[in-house]
Amino acid sequence: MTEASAHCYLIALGSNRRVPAVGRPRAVLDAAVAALAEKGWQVEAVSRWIESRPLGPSLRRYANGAALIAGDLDPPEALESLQAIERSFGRERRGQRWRSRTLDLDIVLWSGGAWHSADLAIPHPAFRERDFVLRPAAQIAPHWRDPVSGRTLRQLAQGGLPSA
Ligand code: PH2
Ligand code: MG
Ligand code: MG
Repeated sequence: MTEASAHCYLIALGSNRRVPAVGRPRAVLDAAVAALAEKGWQVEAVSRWIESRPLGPSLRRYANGAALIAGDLDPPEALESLQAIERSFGRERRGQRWRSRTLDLDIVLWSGGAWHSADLAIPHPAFRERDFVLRPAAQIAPHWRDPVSGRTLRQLAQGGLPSA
């Protein structure tokens, strides 16, 4: 039996550019999940991949999904671990915001609740408005409650305003 991990994260995965050694965006997301496990994350659940229209200036369609990962890294360390995986898939951070990307790994929710530092905000500030995050997230963690709105991922994915 293994010790329980200190932290659990819900992450959003996205890709809209192929990676030469890996393939098209869906294959990139598959390979990213394998990379998470290789880095020592316990991958607890993975959603199905969906295809989504790009939000923002990029013209290429995205493959998107969500995963639940557990480990002992705290949020700043977790961010560094995810960014190292993004870099290993050829992700560049120079240039235009929201340019097309080989791999995006965003922390959406954390078992510890909220976190705010200069380069990291949890919950992800925009996740409630993004169907391409909410739909896969609600598939794997429907009962996880957003600490800010108090709504579960299933409720957020179903949309609409909370009843008064
Ligand atoms: N990510 C963005 C900007 N726009 N659009 C889609 N469909 N999917 C994404 O993951 C996405 C996006 C910035 O991270
Ligand atoms: Mg993103
Ligand atoms: Mg990102």
